[in-house]
Amino acid sequence: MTKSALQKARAAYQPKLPKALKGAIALKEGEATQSVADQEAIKNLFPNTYGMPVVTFEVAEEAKELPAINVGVILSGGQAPGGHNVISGIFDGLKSLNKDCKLYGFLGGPSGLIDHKYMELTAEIVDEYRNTGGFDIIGSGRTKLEETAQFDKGIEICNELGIKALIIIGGDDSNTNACVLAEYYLQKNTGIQVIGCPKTIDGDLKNNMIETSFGFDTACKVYSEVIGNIMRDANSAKKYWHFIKLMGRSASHIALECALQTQPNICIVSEEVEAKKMTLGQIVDDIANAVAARAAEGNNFGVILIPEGLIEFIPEMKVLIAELNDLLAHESDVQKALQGLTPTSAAVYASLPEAIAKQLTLDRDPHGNVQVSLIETEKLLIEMVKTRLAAMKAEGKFVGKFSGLGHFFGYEGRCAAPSNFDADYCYSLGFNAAQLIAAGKTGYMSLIRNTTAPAEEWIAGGVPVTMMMNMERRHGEMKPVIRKALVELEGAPFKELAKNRATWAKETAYVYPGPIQYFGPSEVCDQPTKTLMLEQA
Ligand code: FBP
Repeated sequence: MTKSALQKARAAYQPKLPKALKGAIALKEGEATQSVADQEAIKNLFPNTYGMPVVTFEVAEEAKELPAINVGVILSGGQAPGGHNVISGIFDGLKSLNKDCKLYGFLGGPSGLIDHKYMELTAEIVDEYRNTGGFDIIGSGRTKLEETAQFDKGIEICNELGIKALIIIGGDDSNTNACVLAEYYLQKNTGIQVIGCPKTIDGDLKNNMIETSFGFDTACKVYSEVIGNIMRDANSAKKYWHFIKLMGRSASHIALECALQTQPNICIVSEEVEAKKMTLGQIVDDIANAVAARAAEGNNFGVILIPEGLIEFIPEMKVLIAELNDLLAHESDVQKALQGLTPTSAAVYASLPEAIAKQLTLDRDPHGNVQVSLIETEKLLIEMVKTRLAAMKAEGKFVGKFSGLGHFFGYEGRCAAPSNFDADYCYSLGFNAAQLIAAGKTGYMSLIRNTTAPAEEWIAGGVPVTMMMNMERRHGEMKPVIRKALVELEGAPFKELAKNRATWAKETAYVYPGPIQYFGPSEVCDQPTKTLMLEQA
């Protein structure tokens, strides 16, 4: 494989570990825990893994000799920068316990466990992937592990390979399923432990314990670099309004973080749209007014950030999408399904540009939800703003020119070479997961805290997954799930945007972050996200 100069140099980077994970390790157990809500229901569903304590690793006097064990690892869901470093961290962590430990990778995501597709991850293989982006070392997939027949297939292959523990690297749903698996394996007395690792560029797997999911840092830095480049182009040519949609599924964390890094004229936050019950018409009016205000000062250009999930947070669209989800679940013929819409939703549907209306009826994801990454919200807004500005022009309320360009950034950032933060964080998460296994833990998520401090001072340990759960309605049934973290309107990152956005809308206050730096001064290379710094301040 031909490698770039950066790849070669980066391969030699030794990720930093917290002090507590560097030598002999002692385990400290905290108090018993509770789930974030619905305690009785979660306790009943997880009798063996509920209430376990948060654990912390500390520096110990002397290392214990541990028997060699075999461990399996699974990458689940969308790619996120740093996945390979979680795996190299697990590998090194296991070898630090006993050089005869073996690591198996299940291929193509959770389906690899069910279909018994795997490979042994040797030192030679792992070394090829250190500090690289992507999940291609073993591949990922979106198969959901949720049926006992699947769990039993897992037991078969674990027994065949002598695997004593599985590590599932995934988002909120995959970690929920990891916990269900841990509970089942305990109930059945299989002796197979299950540990989760918090992954997703979306940044929505976080709470009092998990400060951030891995990949969010790198992905936001990649998008912010490109947004900055577009801003500079806009400010040079002075003739386009750029409408940039950013990945992130439901949550607007990515759009918000990129806004804090680059200071665009407008950043829409879906959670605010929902809280204020804003209609599509109101959103369009707000944008058109901002465009007109800049035009009045001779600035016929600007940059707008749009979160991927926006459409689902606009009340009338939310109702329409929910109706479509239900109808399409039972009727594959789209035309027939559309006949089942309520009159209000049918009117909303009819008011949409044809292409967008069609996108709303495309195939659902495995959870039965519309795939927001396929809906061209940026184009919808450009069209509607253009129409609104034409009307304003006729009324003498808009004096400039409007030319909108649409962009969508998502896949560009998911496999970027991890930033120093993600390289260190992921390696630590993996190394730490191996220590949780050695400590006999199951139903835990690998936990690295204090992440705005230098890596040396990070706190390592584990949090019981049940502690993060509540009951939510899924497919018409109440299910235990890890509570998803949406943008909090009372949180410091949103408040920072709210404080500055009037100025950013009017002035050209762009910041150009430039590309991720892997070598150089710490203040350039090691900064965590603004979100993390504001939240942890
Ligand atoms: P995960 O939640 O699995 O980490 O995936 C995140 C994400 O990148 C979303 O931002 C996006 O909506 C979705 O995946 C796209 O899915 P796909 O990779 O299937 O196109």
